[in-house]
Amino acid sequence: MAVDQIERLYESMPAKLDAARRRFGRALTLSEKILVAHTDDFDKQEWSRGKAQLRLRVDRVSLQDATGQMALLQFMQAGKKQVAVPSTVHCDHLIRAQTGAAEDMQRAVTENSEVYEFLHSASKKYGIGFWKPGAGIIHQVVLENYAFPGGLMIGADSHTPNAGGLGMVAIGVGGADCGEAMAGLAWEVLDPKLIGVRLTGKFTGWTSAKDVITYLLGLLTVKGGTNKIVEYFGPGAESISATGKGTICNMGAELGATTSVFHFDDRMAAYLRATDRADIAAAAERFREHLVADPDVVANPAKYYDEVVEIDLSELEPHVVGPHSPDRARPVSKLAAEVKKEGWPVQIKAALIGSCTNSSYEDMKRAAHVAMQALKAGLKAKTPFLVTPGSERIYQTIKRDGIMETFEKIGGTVLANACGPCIGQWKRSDVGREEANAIVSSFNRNFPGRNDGSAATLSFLTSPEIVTALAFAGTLEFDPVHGTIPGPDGKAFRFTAPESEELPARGFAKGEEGFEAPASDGEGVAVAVAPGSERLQLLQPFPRWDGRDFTELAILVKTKGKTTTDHISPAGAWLRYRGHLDRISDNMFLGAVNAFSGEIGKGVNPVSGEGGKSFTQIARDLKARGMSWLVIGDENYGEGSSREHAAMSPRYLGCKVVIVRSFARIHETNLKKQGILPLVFAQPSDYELIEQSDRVSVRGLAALAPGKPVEVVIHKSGGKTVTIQCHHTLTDEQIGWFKAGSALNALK
Ligand code: MIC
Ligand code: SF4
Repeated sequence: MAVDQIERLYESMPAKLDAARRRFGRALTLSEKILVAHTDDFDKQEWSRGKAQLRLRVDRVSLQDATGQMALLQFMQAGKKQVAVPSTVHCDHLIRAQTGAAEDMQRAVTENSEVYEFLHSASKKYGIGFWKPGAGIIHQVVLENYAFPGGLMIGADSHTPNAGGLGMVAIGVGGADCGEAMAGLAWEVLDPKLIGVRLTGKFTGWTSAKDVITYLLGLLTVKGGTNKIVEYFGPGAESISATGKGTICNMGAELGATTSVFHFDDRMAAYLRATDRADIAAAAERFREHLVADPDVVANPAKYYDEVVEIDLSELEPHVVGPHSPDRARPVSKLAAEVKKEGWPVQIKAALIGSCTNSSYEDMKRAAHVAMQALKAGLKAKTPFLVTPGSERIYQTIKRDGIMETFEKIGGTVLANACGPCIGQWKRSDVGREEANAIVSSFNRNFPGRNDGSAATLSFLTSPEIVTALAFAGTLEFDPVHGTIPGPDGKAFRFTAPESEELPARGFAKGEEGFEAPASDGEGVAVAVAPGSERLQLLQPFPRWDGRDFTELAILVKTKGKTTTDHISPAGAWLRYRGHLDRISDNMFLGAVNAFSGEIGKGVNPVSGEGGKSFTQIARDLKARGMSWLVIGDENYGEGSSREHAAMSPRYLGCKVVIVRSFARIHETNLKKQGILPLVFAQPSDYELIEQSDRVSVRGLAALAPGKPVEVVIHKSGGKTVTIQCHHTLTDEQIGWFKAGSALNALK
């Protein structure tokens, strides 16, 4: 966005914020300021945290190549000539990590040419900036080029909140949300509750930004942030670099938070200047008071935030989280004991640094500082060491400054500037598929199967510097802060705490930027979708609701425990079909744990009684018989990614209702958008009532109304029925989506 547009936003803020202070009768937090400044119609807007639906005007939309395909296919259905807000597409998710950057890139360009051509031509036609494969990972590129203090952005990726490191409210959403905002509609979100995190002190020794969020995950858990914004402030915040703030906000997605944001400060201004945006830094400095919370908020946080957490950075220990969930946290000093107690494999099979979460210059330099110490002592890395730079700019800079060379000297492999091993796109040959093994990374997610596609891999997350030190120990029993490892001379070797600079002293180096601006007139550009393609399929609208209650639906699956979108619609090899609804639906629920049998990805056909079938096979059979079905889910159902395939595949194969103990925010909205009814058990224990052979009816749908519970009848096999109550969070407008069959149908 050009600086004059940003200035216009800033100039509009004082009057809007005054109006809000008058209306609320109090001072404002930063999150509220940004939301208020972006309301579609302030006079009509209702405000009530956790209750009201906010209608907002976003400044930007960002898309990546995996979820972006559906976002664009849906946008195209709206029939617009141009996008209504600045938007970009980033090619990062589809690049497989196999042998190193150069070859992996080549392979990706060939393998994915059809998809890239589609994204490229659609971007060109509709006025969207296009970042080619190799340019970098969406969140890093957005931080370097587009994020700005006080802005509001949505992105079809759950880690969009990364931009909170520059004081932006940036929210991860499904592709349909993006498609609609690009078509010029106001964007809706539940008025979030606010968690204030007051930081004091400053990092010492090994502790870094990653530890703030891994610690917080242990405290608040993966559902602790649902429908909340986490706002960071306090003297400690000012001691953290903008990119460190980005790491904290990025991984706020793991809390399930709507987003996370830091108050504007000098560290952000410094980063803006280092990334060639001195004009934006100066504008933000001029409007500083509007880009931070009001003074009374900072002085009396408990009056303004729904929850307040205090963290003293000086006391914080480095943390490690995992396996299988990012909230399984403990200080690194306690890891060895737990590994032993749990019987986890102690040997580390791979160490990975980088990704969209932790690949700043500062991160890389701290990791290199650790590696240098080991090299000087004559130590060799005991595990493969893989480096994923977040962007071409980072890659070129660390290459110029000798950091890359250090990584290469320890035997590291530099992968493409892409998601690769973070999204199951890592082709490993060192362990068998079912072989239990441990890996450590500085990424943000560690759900089963997430990195190499194997659920037997136990993935632990921690800061890049701890990952690097662990690579030299090769064992989870090593505590780099307090422990020693044997040196080549047999004497004990102890690392000293890593050191770094926050920004490169010589500025960022530039390589091939990889950006392509859209055509000035897209009218004549044709969008490339090859007929008969196995990777792209134009969408057919879903059928409208027929006006009747749902009667005796069969249960396709009752999931037990963690059911992330990686369980519902796995990525990895399936990323290939993200633009082809029918093909990708073959992955539906492949990772889900069947509550009736404990099997993974398989169940019993409720009509034929045949067992051992994949859920897709069963669903396709039911669909062929003209039957609809429902899903029963556990807590925080749909946690994780924003991929709307986790809602579209069920919808496409005949799902009408999903009833759970609780939902994760993005997925619940995705279900609504695609015309599926998301219900929550009023009594969470009713989940236990559901048996495999039950049929389920949903009554009174014609009278569906906001806030009104829905009656659900469970038909037992003996003829007995049990009636229970379920809640929903549909607004009037969303009920309209349900009736129309999808939000997109409602729009047309
Ligand atoms: C992720 O980190 O899970 C992803 C892959 O980036 C997803 C998006 C996707 O599934 O394409 C996300 O976070 O939304
Ligand atoms: Fe890519 Fe991983 Fe970041 Fe998602 S979390 S955007 S897959 S690097």
